[in-house]
Amino acid sequence: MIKGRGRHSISRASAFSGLALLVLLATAPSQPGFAAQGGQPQVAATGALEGHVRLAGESWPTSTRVRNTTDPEACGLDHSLDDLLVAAETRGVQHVIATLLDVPTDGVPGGPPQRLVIDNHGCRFIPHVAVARVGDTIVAKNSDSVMHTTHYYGPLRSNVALPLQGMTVSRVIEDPGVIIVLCDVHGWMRAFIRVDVHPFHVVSDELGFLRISGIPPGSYTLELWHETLGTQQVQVAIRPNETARLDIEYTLTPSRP
Ligand SMILES: [Cu+2]
Repeated sequence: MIKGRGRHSISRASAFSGLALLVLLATAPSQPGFAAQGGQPQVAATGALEGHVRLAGESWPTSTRVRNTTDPEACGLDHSLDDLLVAAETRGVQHVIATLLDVPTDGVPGGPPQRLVIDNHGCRFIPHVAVARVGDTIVAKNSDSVMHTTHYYGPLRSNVALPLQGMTVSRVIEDPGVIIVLCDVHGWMRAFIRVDVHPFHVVSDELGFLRISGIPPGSYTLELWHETLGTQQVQVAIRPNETARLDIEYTLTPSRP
């Protein structure tokens, strides 16, 4: 079930929940970059962070699968919700959003707005998890031969109907938070888009790795969010021309009867 608004508003029945453990390991040289200060772009020494998100333990549940009776000729007979994707060789967790909180206003770089395409493809939203900035444009696209809706909940509230293959509809994001995307036709379709005013956020890759660069030096709270494992926070120090390295671990807890 999904209700409420904002990045802390996601509530979902799940067979498991997360317990956080995060260790700051080391720092290493990084590259300087550009930063905006006082409204004027200036060359400034920045830092970076690299992390690996993994799941503790020897085994874990697979993603939830659902049977399908809607448009089966185009959508198939079952789908994975991709609500827990773990790389067997590294226990790395995909689709974890890492975000720096409390970034000072004068540490936020400028840059032109970006376009994020949410493709209705194979009766799934691609990408399943993404990040964007306030001012960016989300482009809902239908690559399928059946009708989809791209229904945004949270800081962007809009229901986009895409009855025709190849159709696109754009919406500008005006507020931060977590946008939940559902399709009114196919109940298994879902996506999550974290929106911040700054670019210091990223989604972990298929092996659980993440990297954020160009960060103004300082002390930050790094927030990790996963749709079923939950949210955890850790303090991280970013130093000029260095890369902070993090190991982030989620631990499954048994579901309650
Ligand atoms: Cu759909």
